[in-house]
Amino acid sequence: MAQFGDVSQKSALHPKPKGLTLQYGTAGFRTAADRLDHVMFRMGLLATLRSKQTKSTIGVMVTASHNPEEDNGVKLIDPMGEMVTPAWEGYATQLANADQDDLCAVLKGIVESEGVDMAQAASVIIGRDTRPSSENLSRAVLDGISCLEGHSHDFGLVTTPQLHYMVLCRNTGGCYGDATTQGYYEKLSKAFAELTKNAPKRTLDQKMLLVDGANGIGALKMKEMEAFLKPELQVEIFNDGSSGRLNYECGADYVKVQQKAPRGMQMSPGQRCCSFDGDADRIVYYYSDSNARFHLLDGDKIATLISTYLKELLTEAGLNLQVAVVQTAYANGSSTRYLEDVMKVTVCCTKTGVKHLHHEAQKFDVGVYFEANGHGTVLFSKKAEEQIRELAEESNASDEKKRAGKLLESTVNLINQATGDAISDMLLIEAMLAVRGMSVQDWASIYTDLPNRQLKVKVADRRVIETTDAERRAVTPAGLQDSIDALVKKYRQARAFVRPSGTEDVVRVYAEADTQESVDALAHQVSLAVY
Ligand code: 16G
Ligand code: ZN
Repeated sequence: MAQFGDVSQKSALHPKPKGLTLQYGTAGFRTAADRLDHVMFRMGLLATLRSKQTKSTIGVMVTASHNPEEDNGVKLIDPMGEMVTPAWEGYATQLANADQDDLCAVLKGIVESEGVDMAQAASVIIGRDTRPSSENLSRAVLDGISCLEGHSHDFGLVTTPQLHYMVLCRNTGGCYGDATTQGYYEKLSKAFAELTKNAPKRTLDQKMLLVDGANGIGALKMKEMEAFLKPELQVEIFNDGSSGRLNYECGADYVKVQQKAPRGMQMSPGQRCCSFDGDADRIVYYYSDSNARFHLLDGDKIATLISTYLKELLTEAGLNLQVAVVQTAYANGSSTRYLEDVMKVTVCCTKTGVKHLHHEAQKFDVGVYFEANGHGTVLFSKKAEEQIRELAEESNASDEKKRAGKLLESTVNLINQATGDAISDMLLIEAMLAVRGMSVQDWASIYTDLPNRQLKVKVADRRVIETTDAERRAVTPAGLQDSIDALVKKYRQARAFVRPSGTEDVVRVYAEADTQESVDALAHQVSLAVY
């Protein structure tokens, strides 16, 4: 198998621990960092094949997002900046689990099934988060790429969404933006300045935002970007990585699940705050009121704010484009009710995991997708983008329409359409609040969340639970769903579901009900039913 050069020899330098099997899950491979060297090398090989096959630049991101610092992970980014397609996820799993001696045969199988032309040039770009293990692991990815003579470019420390953005820029001939961090900062800050021009009377207090960087890459990149945003946005960064551990008692996942402020954040009453996760593809907002009560504005609240803002602007612009919101089973029932009944927007529910939401959102003119955990973005169809750009340029339109057209155009430019992006989402939220003259309290009071609770349960084999209806109902084991239904009936405005986690060896339980007391009891009872 001469076409695989020195794969056999080089892969021996990245040996697979005996007996280890891993699966390319919801967001790639994720496990303890010391078990991943061989996976990284092999993902370098696979990304090179994918690049040859698609004749495009492919991305490889080394990160384990909100997981503890000792974990790591890797995911592949497809040509348009989206997650790699399911067939290639399967190849990734095969390749990661192949015995050393079978590696070339597995590669050959992929080349044959996918009709990869090995003579085609390949280009792979890589990035990594701030975990201590990430640098060595990203070197293993580079080894894999060079082993198949792919061309590589290492962006070093970048947020996950920045790497998605670079992939998209590279494959669209620069139409989307410059494929550099500088290009990213310039594109976003310019759009942000265009939008905030429409809110000239903001006070210094209103321009102030506290950011929890989860002691990760987001903090680092916000520091680089700060200067581009002044004076329209003044950020104060906490958990900037200078002392605390990555994701430890901080970050978007911690704040969302614990429903409390992160460690180290010095918030005064009413002050707007936000938290990124460890690779800055998620964001949640919050504030504490004068009674020290904590108020969380999660992905559902963000989706509501965005879809309301876009709907209003589209109406002002006289553009007849359909806005839809894509959620998962974790979306708070109050948000779904508000969107459907008050906002009259189409709401869809998909399985957990960005790829599912992204895919669904692509079906609409304007698809707003957010997971309750704060991962999300907005996708504009080609038709929608064209109509918006035409209106922004149109000289005969009324002033009101033109203003709306320009605002929409800058909004499109501010959004990272490749994937959910904490920095881009944060700027969008700040701009929307400014343009609409809303405080964080106004935003929080759009609707009131139903009290909710998430628990995790350790079981012998979480795969015995199979779900349907976008994970809202369990099909197996027999009787489980009936028990859940019976428990839910005991409470008011209640809902509950269980699903096997795609990133941890646990079963997740979600419940909501009319009071915190009820929901805590319900979640507990459902978790007992899972055993
Ligand atoms: C990953 C997913 C996230 C999902 C979470 C669910 C991506 C980029 N990230 O972090 O969307 O909400 O997994 O985790 O797809 P779970 O299956 O452990 O609940
Ligand atoms: Zn993340």
